Amino acid sequence: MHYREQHQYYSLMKLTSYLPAFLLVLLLAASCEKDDPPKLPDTPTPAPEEPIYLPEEGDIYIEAGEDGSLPGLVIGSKYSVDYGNDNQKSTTVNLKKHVFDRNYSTFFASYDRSNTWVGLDLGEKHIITKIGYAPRNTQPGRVQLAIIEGANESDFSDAVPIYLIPEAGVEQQMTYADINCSRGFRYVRYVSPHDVRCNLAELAFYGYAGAGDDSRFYQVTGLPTVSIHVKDDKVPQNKKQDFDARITLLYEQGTLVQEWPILVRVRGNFSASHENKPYRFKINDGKIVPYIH
Ligand SMILES: [Ca+2]
Repeated sequence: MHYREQHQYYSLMKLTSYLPAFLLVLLLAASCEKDDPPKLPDTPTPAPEEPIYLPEEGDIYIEAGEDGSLPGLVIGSKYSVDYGNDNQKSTTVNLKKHVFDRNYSTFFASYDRSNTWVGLDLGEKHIITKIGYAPRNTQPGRVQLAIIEGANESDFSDAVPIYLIPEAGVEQQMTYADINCSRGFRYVRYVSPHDVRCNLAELAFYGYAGAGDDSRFYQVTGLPTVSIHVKDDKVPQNKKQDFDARITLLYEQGTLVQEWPILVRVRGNFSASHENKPYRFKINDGKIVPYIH
């Protein structure tokens, strides 16, 4: 992988929020202030339930494929681009659902050029064993360096990479890759490489239901993999502002994982004016630690 592209991935891709988790903590704290009803003796504690998907108007649900591909709710970047209409923002053509229609002539092209994605809400945790993809016709290079991620927060704040597409795809056919990650995920997605608008013709996930464990993760290269997700899917641009984020380190051939809340901000002077900006982050776990540049 080219260093700059690798650095770009390490620095700022796949950025999302864990605000909902924070709000949940607040809600729990608020609920504890109320007078709790007396507990009944010997009442068994109910098993925690998995979150249940509640359909909303306009949601698109993909059925399981004949080849065993997983069903799920289509999720991803909101707007597509209409190449046939002066590259206007669209909700009617080149849609997210078109990567799940098994038609190589249809594709998802996002309106924004970078930091866009498409994926599935699987409804419950799944161990992913294989993925498949096909590039848009005439654009096979646009899948190179795309990241496949799994998460259990709907905002992908806890996402980890499970695959990096290493080279250009092949038109008019699926390219498959085995996935070796033991953690189960409810949410899975394809994160577009920089500046290519996804332009993905087909995408498929394979696996089985289960929470799995943390014994095996995907390490992108021989170096430890660093994945950072910033609140609200933002890319920090302002030197004076800290952004809540989360960092995940995967190392020792994917057998070890560390996950931390962090604060991220742009650093530098002239270098901060570049498109690829330098960042610094501080581990935000309540303990005193130095900034890491
Ligand atoms: Ca398609």
